[in-house]
Amino acid sequence: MACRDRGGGPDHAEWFKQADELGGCVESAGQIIGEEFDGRHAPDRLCRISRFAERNELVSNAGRDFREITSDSGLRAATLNKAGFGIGIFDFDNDRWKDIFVSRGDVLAHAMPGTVTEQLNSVFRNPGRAGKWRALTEEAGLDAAPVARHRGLAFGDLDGDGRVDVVVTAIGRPAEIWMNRSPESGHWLDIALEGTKSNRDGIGARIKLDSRSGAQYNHMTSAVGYASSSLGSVHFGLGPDDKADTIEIHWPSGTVQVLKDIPADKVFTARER
Ligand SMILES: [Ca+2]
Ligand SMILES: [Ca+2]
Repeated sequence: MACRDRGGGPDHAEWFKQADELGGCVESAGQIIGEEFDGRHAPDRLCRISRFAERNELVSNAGRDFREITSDSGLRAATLNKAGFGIGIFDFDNDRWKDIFVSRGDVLAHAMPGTVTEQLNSVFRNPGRAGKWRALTEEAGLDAAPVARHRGLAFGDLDGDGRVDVVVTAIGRPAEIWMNRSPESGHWLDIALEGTKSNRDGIGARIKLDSRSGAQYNHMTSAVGYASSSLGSVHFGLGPDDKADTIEIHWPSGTVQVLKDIPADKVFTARER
């Protein structure tokens, strides 16, 4: 897991720098994950959660300056007064737009005035280029488990149906396994990396995938929530596209490997050459 503690107030440039260096995960009083939400080969947005009852925070990287877009994106209203402990950014419905899952529960055992320590988890659907982020807590069925002080979480396609599933731990409660049953899910492709010159799992590799609908970017990391590590393959939601035209893998060793015409809806193993 690659998280780095940092203190002090908001330094968005430093957040992005650390997220980029670490393959997408920085930790402070809450947790920050940098991800490519809209198709550039560096974290273009950062989502920060807090372990106390605050809002989540979304920051946009325009290349040379930074803009907090929490309110404009709708995330402020969706997360106000809710604590979070772990965060994962995956395209859960395979529509080509990465969504957010947050394990919830206050860091404190005893409620402070105006706070609730035990909470339901939340998933936030990426609205794409227009619209507001929305919390899908009940709509996603996450109220089927009792409120708890949720902590670590990990992601992986547990049943091989192409929809990323979630495991969440909670203090004093059994672990929760959330099987993803998103209806009308799009095509997908998981890329499992085998490093030869690079590290065995290809951690740190950056991948550009081109398909009919355009380019997408992702990177290999197992880093997600507190004390957690996810299954090691790189997930792409492809929407209506049934194949990847080109996959460009930038391995940590410096090797750039290009693959052509890879059919969707399977786990594709890429061995470093
Ligand atoms: Ca999505
Ligand atoms: Ca699944």
